[in-house]
Amino acid sequence: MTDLSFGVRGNCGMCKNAIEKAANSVDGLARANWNVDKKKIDVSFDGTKTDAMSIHKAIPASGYDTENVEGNEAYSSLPGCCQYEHEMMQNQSGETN
Ligand SMILES: [Cu+2]
Repeated sequence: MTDLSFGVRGNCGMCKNAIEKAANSVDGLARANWNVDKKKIDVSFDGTKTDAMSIHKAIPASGYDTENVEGNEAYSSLPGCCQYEHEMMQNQSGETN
């Protein structure tokens, strides 16, 4: 298993569900946990079945930005409370602000 952490923008518990669901849709994904305060996801995956870039692409398909890939037009379909600021800091140390 390969462990990886990277920034993902989002606001709330609904975002958490959507982000983790998107990550888990990737074949070979074993575990996904998004932290709402840190704006960061921790994933474990089978490196023989997928790779980091596939996960970076799967999450934006549900509308959420990652460090490397911007969320696509699905963003506009997100519930209002989930339409995060595109300037939001990602991969934070944990202080809320
Ligand atoms: Cu949300």
